[in-house]
Amino acid sequence: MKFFLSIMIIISTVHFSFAGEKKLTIEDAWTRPVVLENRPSAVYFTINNEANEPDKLIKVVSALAKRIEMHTHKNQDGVMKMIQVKDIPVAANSKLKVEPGGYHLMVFGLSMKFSQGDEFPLVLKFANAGRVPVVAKVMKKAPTQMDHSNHMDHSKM
Ligand SMILES: [Cu+2]
Repeated sequence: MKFFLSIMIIISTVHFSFAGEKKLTIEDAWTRPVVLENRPSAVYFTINNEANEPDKLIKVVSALAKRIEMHTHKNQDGVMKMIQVKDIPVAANSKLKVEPGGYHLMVFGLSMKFSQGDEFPLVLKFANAGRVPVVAKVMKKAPTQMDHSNHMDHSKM
């Protein structure tokens, strides 16, 4: 029995390391309601990169949109301007907030309007983590940040 148990442990460990638990996840994805057709929309979320290497978001697609760009804001002579970027980098073992006033996704050519409570599915492509499907919830303002104090395993970092 003891032998059998240790075999089981080895198998599950191997399975774990090869199946590769997602080291990069997206939290609190949201977008604002779109009441006028053909108006661009913005999508926000938090990238949680638990991998030991940096990653970057390189492409975003959705079946419901013609084009999704990555943008950031830049202060130019006291004026905040929105500029397109090639990628959104996220450091190893860190979180990056894609939020109003900073990095965001800009969605063009939406095939539908969004009301509060709707869901907007999109696929984020990362250089290392690969494809990460995300469902952004349509809401009028940012979701309240989750209380992370109950993540006990962070204490070992
Ligand atoms: Cu923008």
